[in-house]
Amino acid sequence: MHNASKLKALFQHPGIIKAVGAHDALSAKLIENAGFDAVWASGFGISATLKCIPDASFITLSEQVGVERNMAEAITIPIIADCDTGYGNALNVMRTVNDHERAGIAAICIEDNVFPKRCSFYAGVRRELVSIDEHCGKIRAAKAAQEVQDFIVIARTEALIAGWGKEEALKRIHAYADAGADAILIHSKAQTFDELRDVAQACKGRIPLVAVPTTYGNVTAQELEEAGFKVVIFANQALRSAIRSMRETLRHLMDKGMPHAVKDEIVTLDEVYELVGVSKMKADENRFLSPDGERITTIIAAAGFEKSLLPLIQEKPKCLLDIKGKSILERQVGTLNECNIKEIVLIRGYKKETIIIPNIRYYDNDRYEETGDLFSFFCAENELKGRCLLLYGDIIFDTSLLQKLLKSPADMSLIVDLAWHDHRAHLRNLQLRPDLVQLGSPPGKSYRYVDPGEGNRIVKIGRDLPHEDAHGEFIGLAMFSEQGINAFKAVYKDVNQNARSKGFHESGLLEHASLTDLIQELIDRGHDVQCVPTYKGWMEVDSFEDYQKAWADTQG
Ligand code: SPV
Ligand code: MG
Repeated sequence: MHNASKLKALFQHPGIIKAVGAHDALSAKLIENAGFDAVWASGFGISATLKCIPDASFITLSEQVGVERNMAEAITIPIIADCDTGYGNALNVMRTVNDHERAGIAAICIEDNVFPKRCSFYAGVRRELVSIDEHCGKIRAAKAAQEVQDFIVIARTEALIAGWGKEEALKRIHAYADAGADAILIHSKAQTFDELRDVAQACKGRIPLVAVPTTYGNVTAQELEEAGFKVVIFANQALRSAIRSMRETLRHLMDKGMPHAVKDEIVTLDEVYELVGVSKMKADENRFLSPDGERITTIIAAAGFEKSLLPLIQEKPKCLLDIKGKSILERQVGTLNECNIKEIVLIRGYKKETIIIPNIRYYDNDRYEETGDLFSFFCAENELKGRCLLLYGDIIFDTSLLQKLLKSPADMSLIVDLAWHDHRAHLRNLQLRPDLVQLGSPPGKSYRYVDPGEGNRIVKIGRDLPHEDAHGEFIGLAMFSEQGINAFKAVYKDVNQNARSKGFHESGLLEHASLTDLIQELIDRGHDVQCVPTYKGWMEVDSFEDYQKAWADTQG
């Protein structure tokens, strides 16, 4: 449907049509989002923003239509184009009409000023109007040229602006209506609505009327409607607001010399992304650009604070601990990127402001001191969709481990280190409590050989698992298929609703629970959680000793 039909429908519908002046695609979008019915492609606004020049017929037809086409591509509400005097005589008006139709514009407005026009509000400018005949010729030409059936031609009279009086205004309104105009804009620069109300009253019902209440700005849309107007145009308020806002922000930036000084007076980048349609682009990216046909999101829980690691983490969270020139987080991101995983989400908490790695989406768990890692993962619940990796923020691991996990066909897969027995003595000394795993079929004695294709169901997981029952240690990296993550969320929701006050596996409260508690719950409910076995190839930083060991064992 051509946009002209949308505007025509609004004309046929009861109620006044509210249009706002735009000067580019973005301002048009804001007007649409604010809920207005139509956009006024303002000559005043486009002259000011496109070239920073006065509104005096300096902008050409192609320049004006170029801007309007951008607007039309960005919005769905109809656009009424300000065509000044029509860019020439009646013949030029014909081309003006067709150019506008092709640009997707719903209506044009042509005024009876002489060319070159001067903005109606400029003071001290002698006003001349073209003859009634000449303007009627333009209107007849416009109506004859139109190819889009519902295209609307608005004739504008400047008789009141020029000081030619009500009688002349009325004469022109009737003549333009006779010439075939679909509506008449009666412009006025009076401070009150009185004069215009009288003119409108005198021709009420003859033809739809349009008002631009800039100088007589304390009239409401409803009063205009009652006086017989069908369209109100708020022509330049959005532009003037933008100028003031930019000027103030620039002044503060100049005074303070840093972007954060103005952050509370400007929109967030996310708001800009939303306006320009980044979310749609992302959705398209997933549909058409995904290298393997599937996007994998990694959610890293890095909110926590562990006192035992002080003073190492006095200034920054554990994930930023430096290991030979790169932080744990940088190493994780590097490994993920090597496997072509670019969608990385990080849950921050302790010292969150220090984490500023780019190309990561951040979520905050501000209750990190009183909640567990499961709660952290659910701070990014929106991201728990499609294939997901859940990762603890304090481990580093070989790329080969991740590659192996990515090959797992199971809905829920956990990397389990079968070399755990080798760590036992070390664990006893340090009193650390790893996430232990009991498998459905115990691995053979020769742990050092791990068949990559081998599947093995996990039956128990948790820190309280008796050491003699444990076959390995969960390293803190799990993968869920779309179905797996949906089950993960559904079980969490169910537990949250039904068992909130009761204990939850190894945790007193669900809020304190660990990822492994929910995995045990999934297992207990009959879900298949598979072990992807490894023999070493990773490291966690849980203590100062771990940190020293990480330095010693990691390659630069
Ligand atoms: C415009 O916005 O360019 C107009 C309306 O023509 S006014 O500036 O009020 O004349
Ligand atoms: Mg104008």
